[in-house]
Amino acid sequence: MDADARAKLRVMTTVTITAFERSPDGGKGLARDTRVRWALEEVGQPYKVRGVSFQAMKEPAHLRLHPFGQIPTYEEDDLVLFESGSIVLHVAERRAGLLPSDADARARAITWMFAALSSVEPPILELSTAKFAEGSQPWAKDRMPLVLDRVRARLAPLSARLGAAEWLDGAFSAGDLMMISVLLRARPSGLLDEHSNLAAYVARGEARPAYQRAFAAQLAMNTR
Ligand code: GTB
Repeated sequence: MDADARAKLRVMTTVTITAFERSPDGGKGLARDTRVRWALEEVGQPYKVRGVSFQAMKEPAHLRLHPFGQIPTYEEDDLVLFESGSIVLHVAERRAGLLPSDADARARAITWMFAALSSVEPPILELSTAKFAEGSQPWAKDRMPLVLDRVRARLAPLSARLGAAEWLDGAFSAGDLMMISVLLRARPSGLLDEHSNLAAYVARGEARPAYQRAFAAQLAMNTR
């Protein structure tokens, strides 16, 4: 089978992802289905979305897809995946557009995906926890400067590495998609604006037509 026939077959494959039936953010695009939608839009893979309520997430039917009872999940024929990083990597590996063909450049793009998920996202998530889950604790105010500084400790070197470049390593890749998705969650804190190149980098990602389509689709689901 030639490459064109393979590409056509892939487009015909039915991909279904799950997302919050109603996201707590009301459609700001911060839930993790948005990064999966973005990846699917970048590679031109049509997909369906099944909305799941908080209750349904913890029921056996959904737990068969996701052991921790969360979104997003990904179904493609007999393949079921969970974890947004794994899903985006799968999409990027199977379809052209998100990973370079040069083996070393591909490995570096994947490295940036891991950096986003395991080095940059954790302190940003900790900031959300400190604000929203622990904000009313008597010690919350004293702890906040430490939490903010842990985010800064990732943003400053990331900003230095990005410098004046458009993307992290040459052409836009799944590494940028994941890094920008993670950084978006830090924007409400104002910390992103401490580095004008990072703020511009995130804005460049958001301006991509594929991101716009992904954002609009999740917004429509949360405002209907
Ligand atoms: N490591 C997993 C991944 O990357 O896929 C984490 C998945 C995850 O945390 N899923 C969340 C979930 O299902 C939704 S994205 N939570 C329900 C539960 O655990 O019961 C996290 C999220 C939720 C809400 C907002 N928001 O409203 O701003 C932002 C992000």
